[in-house]
Amino acid sequence: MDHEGVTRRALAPLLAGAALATTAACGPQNTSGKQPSSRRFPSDFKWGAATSAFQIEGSLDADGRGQSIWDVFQKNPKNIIDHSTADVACDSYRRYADDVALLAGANMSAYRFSISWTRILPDGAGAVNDKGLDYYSRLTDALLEKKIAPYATLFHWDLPQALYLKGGWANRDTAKRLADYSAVIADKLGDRIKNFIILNEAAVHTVVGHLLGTQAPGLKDANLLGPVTHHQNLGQGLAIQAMRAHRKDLHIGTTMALMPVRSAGPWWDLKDLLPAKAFDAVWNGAYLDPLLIGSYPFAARQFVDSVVKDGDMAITRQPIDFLGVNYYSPSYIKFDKTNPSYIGPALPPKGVPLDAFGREIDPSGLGEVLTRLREDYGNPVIYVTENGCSDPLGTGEALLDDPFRIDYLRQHMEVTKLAMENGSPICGYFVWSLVDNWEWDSGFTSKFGMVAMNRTTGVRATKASYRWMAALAKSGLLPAETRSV
Ligand code: GCO
Repeated sequence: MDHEGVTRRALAPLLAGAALATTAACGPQNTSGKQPSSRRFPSDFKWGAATSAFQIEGSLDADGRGQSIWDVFQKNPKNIIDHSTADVACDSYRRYADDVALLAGANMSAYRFSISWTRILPDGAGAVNDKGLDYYSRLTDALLEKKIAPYATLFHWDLPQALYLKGGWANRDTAKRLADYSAVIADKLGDRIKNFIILNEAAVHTVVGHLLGTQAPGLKDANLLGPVTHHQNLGQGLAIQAMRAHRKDLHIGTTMALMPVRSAGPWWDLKDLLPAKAFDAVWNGAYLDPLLIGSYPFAARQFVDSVVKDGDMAITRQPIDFLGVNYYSPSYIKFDKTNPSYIGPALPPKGVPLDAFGREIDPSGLGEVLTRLREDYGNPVIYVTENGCSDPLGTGEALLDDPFRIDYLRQHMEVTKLAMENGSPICGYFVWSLVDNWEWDSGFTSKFGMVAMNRTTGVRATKASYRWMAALAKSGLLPAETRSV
């Protein structure tokens, strides 16, 4: 974690808590290299791609859409590496039919997209904007026509600016506003969209948006850790209740950025192990436990206790139909005495393969996450709702021949299949992402798509990974080797 705004007083209790915590941070497990006994996925397994509204839609002022915190954040060029904006992004608000055709061409049976809160409720609450709803209605119909199941995320970080001005997630009222918005969606779109994901990666939104400040809303204040964490959990619980009250036939889940947190030091070295456990509580446990167990990990209580009210934990703990797992890489943590939290990011071990973000490519980390869900959290139904890798960072052309991406996906799918054989009920896998898009504070410097996009013309061009996925989704048979397609 960064230094600024993170007070030692606010974060030091984490370490004390971590020392007592019984849930171990995941240590590396030697699952790499193990192969599933069969490479054939079940015939009803969902193969999909994932996107989010702000990263692809563009048309930010169209049809009455209101401003979100990302509209404001991106206006300051200092916040975005390449000084770009998402004003046009992939132009998917106008070109959604192209996206649907691409999904169909890749034999996808599911599409995970997110709904922009401010297209539906421009001020975050109050009157519904029918034109915004119409867009998602058209997109849904186009998907259903191609027999592609829509999986809609309700909150993918683009909080209405009007709610932010009233305190954002630090304000308990925002939890209720999320529930109201979710009820509108259930009411207006629940006749055709049956699968909903309430939150996307709440941990990232909390830590990167409110403590590190490199994503919207760009705050650096450790005192927000408790309120922002808890109010998202509370809002998620209220939203699930509200949606179920409106319709009984919905499959409702949520998506988390689950990461094995590894101590940078040897296993017996408590100095690094304690901050690793503390970070595990902030990043993983503070979202898993309230939803699936109905409490906070001991190490997180010092932060949330002042905002948790009687009855809250019964609301955060809701039965879910599935848990979405986003996985990219493990994280490494070391003791850092210069950091007020004592939590310091560490580098992965020397010599490990790295992706374009400098993150370790380690499919066994996905195996660890899935094992943990099986053993410690009641083995929920799972979708892998994001997994993928970027081209080397830069502003150059996309690589249409992308064997590195095929290799990355194939290895993570092997681990997914192995987990299924070990008893994890995994129902689907979504590649991040369909099209190269606007990667938040990294702007257009990263390219995660199976499809490239010409930013001047908006025209899409498929990559080798797209054709590889199309073959996989059609046959259900995971190839043993990466070959150019
Ligand atoms: C996420 C983000 C995506 C990113 C992706 C690649 O959920 O992590 O939703 O928006 O683009 O993770 O970094």
